[in-house]
Amino acid sequence: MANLKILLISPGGAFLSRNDEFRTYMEGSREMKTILHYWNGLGAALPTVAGLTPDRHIVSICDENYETIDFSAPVDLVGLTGMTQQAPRAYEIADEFRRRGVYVAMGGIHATVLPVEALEHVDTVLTGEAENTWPQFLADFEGGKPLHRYDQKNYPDINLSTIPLPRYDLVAANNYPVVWVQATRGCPLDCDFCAATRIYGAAYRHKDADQVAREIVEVKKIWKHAQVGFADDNMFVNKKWVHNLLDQFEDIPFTWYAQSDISLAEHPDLLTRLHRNGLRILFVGFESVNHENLATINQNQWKARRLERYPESIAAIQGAGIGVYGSFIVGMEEDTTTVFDEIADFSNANSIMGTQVTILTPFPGSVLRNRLEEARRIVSSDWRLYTAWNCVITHPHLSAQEMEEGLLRIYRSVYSEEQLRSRAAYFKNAFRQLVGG
Ligand code: B12
Repeated sequence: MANLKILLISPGGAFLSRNDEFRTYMEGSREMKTILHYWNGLGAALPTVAGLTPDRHIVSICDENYETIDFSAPVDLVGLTGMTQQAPRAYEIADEFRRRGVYVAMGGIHATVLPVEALEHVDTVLTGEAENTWPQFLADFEGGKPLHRYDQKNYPDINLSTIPLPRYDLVAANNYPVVWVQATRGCPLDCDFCAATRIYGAAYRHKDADQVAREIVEVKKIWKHAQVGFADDNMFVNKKWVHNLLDQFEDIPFTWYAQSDISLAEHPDLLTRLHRNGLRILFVGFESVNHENLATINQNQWKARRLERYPESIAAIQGAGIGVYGSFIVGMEEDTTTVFDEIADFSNANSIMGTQVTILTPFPGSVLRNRLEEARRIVSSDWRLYTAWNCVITHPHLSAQEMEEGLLRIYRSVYSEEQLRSRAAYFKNAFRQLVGG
């Protein structure tokens, strides 16, 4: 059989907001520049897909945020990935390669939720996880009979412990500050604004602990100084597995970031162990500090029930030496003009290490989008605006301009010199207690 030349591409992303003042602030503030530098990198998708490709083929990866695409490269097949905001660029790339006679396939979150749209630009769409569909597609492609659609739903469930090592070596030349590694798939919460369940289904699964450790060793071999970010939506759901994972991490000196729900705060011994084994920043989706807003996110009120305990939970996590990076959304139903100060005050009062605030965005595939579509509240489906820094909806109490400017007010407050100083003092004290105790 032929050796195919395959080029996998992550299209460039529109990172920021359309608001000039916001962009100027982001690009001008030292603190924000540092955050944006770390809020970067290549997701684990393309290294994973490359790892699933039979060895006889020649695969390369181009991350357009770091490299220029060579449209005249002699390739047989192009594979695209992309979040929603990358989709318009993905389609431009696809159109250009197809004009030159190259076959184009696309997978990832956007193509999964909108396969019909993607098929207007690409030859084949692979929806959901790639472990079954990509090898099948390649076999059909070699056989000269590729289908237009491959859907994981038509294949057996994927066992994460059998996934080959992702090919991080293919992007070794890029100087990433953070390298994303995936250990688990799925999230039990299924919040209405998040479409991740469309890719992974509801079942929560994980790779074997030693398999994750092998990936970390590989990553650290390639990028000695890069931080490891876990690409998992909710990493610490299965506590027994987490302890096995930490056993493996004992021998690997590295620091890492992860994302979890706030209930991790209820496990002090685990927090201590996580810090000992390198966890330094925990990304937590608080979403809102308004009870009514939180009540609309999960049918079982999961987040609403925890609001009162948010401050003590933050203190427990940060007291264990793990900085909380809190994520908040403005533009939820109950928000009024006071929401910006409420979020800034909450973040400042609790000395949250980092704060991310985004605007409620109806990503395709989410329950939220269906709800807002029915209410005719979506004003733009220009996917380039779907960075979560732009307002693309109408709101009962807030205008788009108010939201975009309010976002900036929050950032200016939580990253002001005064707050940075106060937080530095808080962490100095917390670490002193940690070392002393
Ligand atoms: C790491 C990550 C990032 C990183 C790196 C992003 C990047 N450039 O790739 C950073 C921090 C930069 C980031 C930023 C943003 N992110 Co982000 N991010 C993630 C996260 C947590 C993990 C992605 C990952 O590595 N997954 C591991 C890989 C292995 O899984 P996978 O991507 O699903 O790939 C599998 C399949 O989808 C499929 N597949 C994927 N691509 C392809 C391609 C082919 C050819 C094939 C065959 C198959 C295939 O095969 C893979 C294996 O089965 C996801 C959440 C998630 N659960 O995926 C959010 C997620 C992708 N991010 C999201 C968003 C919204 C953003 C932002 C736009 C907003 C924001 N402010 O946070 C920014 C934009 C920044 C930018 N410039 O691009 C949303 C996307 C929603 C959407 N429809 O667009 C997600 C899904 C989070 C969520 N729960 O809603 N992100």
